[in-house]
Amino acid sequence: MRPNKQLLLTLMACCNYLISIAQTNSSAQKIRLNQVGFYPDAEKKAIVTSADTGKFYLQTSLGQSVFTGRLVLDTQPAFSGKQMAVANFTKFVTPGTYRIFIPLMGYSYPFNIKPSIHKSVADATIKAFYYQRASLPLAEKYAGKWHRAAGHPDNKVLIHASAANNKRPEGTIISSRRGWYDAGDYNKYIVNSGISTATLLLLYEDFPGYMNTVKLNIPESNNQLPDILDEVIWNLRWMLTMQDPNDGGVYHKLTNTKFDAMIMPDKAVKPRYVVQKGTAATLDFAAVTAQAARILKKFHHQLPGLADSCLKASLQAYSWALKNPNVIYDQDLMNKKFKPEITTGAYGDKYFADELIWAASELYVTTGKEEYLKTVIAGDDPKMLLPAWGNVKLLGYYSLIKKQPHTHPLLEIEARVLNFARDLSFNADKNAYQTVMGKSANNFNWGSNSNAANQGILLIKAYQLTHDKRYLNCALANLDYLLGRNGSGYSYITGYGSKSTMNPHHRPSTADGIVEPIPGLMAGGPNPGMQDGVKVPSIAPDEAYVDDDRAYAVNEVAINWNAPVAYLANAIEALQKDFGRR
Ligand SMILES: [Ca+2]
Ligand SMILES: [Ca+2]
Repeated sequence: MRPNKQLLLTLMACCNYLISIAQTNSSAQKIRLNQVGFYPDAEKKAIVTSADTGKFYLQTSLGQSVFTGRLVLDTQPAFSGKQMAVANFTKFVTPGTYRIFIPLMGYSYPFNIKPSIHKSVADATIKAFYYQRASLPLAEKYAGKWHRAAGHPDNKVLIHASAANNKRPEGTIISSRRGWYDAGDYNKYIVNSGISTATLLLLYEDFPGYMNTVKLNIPESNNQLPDILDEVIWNLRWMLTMQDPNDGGVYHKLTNTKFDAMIMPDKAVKPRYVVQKGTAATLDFAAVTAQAARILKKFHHQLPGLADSCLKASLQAYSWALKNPNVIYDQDLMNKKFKPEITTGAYGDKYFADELIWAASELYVTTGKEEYLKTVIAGDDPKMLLPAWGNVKLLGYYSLIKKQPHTHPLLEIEARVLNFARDLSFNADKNAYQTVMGKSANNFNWGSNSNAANQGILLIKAYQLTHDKRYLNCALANLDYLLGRNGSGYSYITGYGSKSTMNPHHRPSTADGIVEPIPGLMAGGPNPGMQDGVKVPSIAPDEAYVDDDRAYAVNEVAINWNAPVAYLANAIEALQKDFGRR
């Protein structure tokens, strides 16, 4: 029998495909793109790590070319000095699975073009918080192969000497259950919980319609509340236990004396303490509980009394902070005065003007009382910084610019936020990866990926205020950055992308004996500081990353980093239809 020509061609295409797969790994390293994929109607770019100006091809899995374009050199070289080129295939809009092919270089990783392309990763970045839950066994039904025993009941937590008073002397036992583990460790810190919880609440407040549809397969998925709020409430109820009911002050953290070894949560059974109250923790708590009171109020049937309890707690905390405006959490000083010594994360902050503005902003938006707005205005300064655990002013501004009616001075604050977004996005397409992230080498500090995500939130805010698509495109480009269009070529979100972080500094992911890390976690990202002593392969700021579980300065995970990427990925999904609008 003579072979059929069509069959022969198909067989040859399949052979070529298999050979190309074998070649993909080395070539794919050189073609940096969002490894998850693209929306049909949105911008689509890959960055090639060579000064190539030849043709590139978009090919199907059978090697058929469906789009041809020409590489264009970037305006600026990368931080490493390397000249890069961009493959822009925005004009190709047909859904499917594709790879980029560049002659003499090879193939990119495969990716998809389709609607809702980030739905799965967006869900996973919130589900990651479920995996961080303390005081709860993670059932296989919800956690899949990462199911585990409960850790840290936290029903017998000791008042540390630094936190003692007449009503709660040293050694008093309190219950402080629930909450999320902060990061790669098992402690719970109010300052960092504050910004994380607030960012997820902001996501809900900005996109309630979309977030009402997001089902996360968590134990509360069948109740009458949106799952993101169920997840937030797991931490919020813990936060409420961190307030001393006798005076309204809030303990800085709930912690072991020192970090655990890389063991599972149920094996980590050392005594836990709540330590010294502080102004930062108390104001952050006041801000989050005021915000939660406002958002949870409409769910009073499902959550009887919770919104009222939150507002009451907020007012008590705020009042404590006004009486104690400058109580610094200085761990070294504390250890000189009190035993046992505490050596876990300090989250020490010395400047509380931003925390005061944040708390007053949330209380103003929730209660409408002018006294809070006066405090915001009185404490304001023109300096704008992206949100971080120690710089929270912008979180307050985000809430203020949603408040109606929108008159002076809120208009002025809105203009300030917009100017900040405009400055940030100016010339973003002129750097090597054509993203807002990476315009400056200063972006690459500890937790740099959270800068990319927090820039994304600001850009989304600017888009919502102006409907200027440039901001939306820049926000999407930062998500592209986090999923592979970047200096290291990694997708930094576990479980998503062909080459994603596999070895995060995260105790359960290291100790559970399962190869794949818990999904939906974002690594801290490039940081040339090497504070952990683990060598990174390059000290070019955007390349200074290593996927090593000892490298906590680049590869730890943290709730305050996952929350902004959860905001960014979900906001982009919620707004995806806008990419097609002219
Ligand atoms: Ca639910
Ligand atoms: Ca501060």
